[in-house]
Amino acid sequence: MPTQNRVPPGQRLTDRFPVLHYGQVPRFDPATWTLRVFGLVEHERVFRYEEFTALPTTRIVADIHCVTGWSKLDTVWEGVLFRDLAALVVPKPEARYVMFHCEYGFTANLPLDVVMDDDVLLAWKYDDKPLTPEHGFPLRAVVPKRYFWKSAKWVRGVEFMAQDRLGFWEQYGYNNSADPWKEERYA
Ligand SMILES: Nc1nc2c(c(=O)[nH]1)N[C@H]1C(S)=C(S)[C@@H](COP(=O)(O)O)O[C@H]1N2
Ligand SMILES: [Mo]
Repeated sequence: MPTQNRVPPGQRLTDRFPVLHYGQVPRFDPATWTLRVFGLVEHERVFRYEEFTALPTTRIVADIHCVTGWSKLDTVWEGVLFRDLAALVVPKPEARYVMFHCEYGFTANLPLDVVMDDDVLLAWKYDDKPLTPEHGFPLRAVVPKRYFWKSAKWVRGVEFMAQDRLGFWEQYGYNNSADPWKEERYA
């Protein structure tokens, strides 16, 4: 696709892939790693890594936008569509928000309707190769329609909630909605 009209206000394009996060890159131990899906769902689940990566996958091509000002077009991700995961656990009617829980206590919150979009993944591949540790291996969220801080790396839990709660960067003053096209950078 042409790059025209694909760069939100205040953003500039990069071909690099910057690494940004608070704290350390966690180590991955496949023997002990689990993904816990819990909260307001009919069927809580705990997946081991081989179980999760055996689920049907979706590959998306998406533009990503970091609040620090860089945007990257046509990034390629593969993993489980959030919608497919939700179909397995069946959110209760009162579930309206989700929280991604990550290594070292990092969190990111989103409305359920945002993560049910057809481009939201829990991904373990970038550019058709396994994610690198600093980009979130073994598992990260990819939420292209929101600033990239909502795309939580090293996800270990997905919580379905009735009420919204602020995640890590949201508590530090980032905008809770985080739509790059509306330049919702800070609260
Ligand atoms: N677990 C975790 N995920 C995180 C962060 C973090 O500090 N911890 N930072 C977020 C921020 S601010 C950004 S911009 C993106 C950067 O992802 P990248 O390093 O793959 O470019 O990760 C997001 N996911
Ligand atoms: Mo960020």
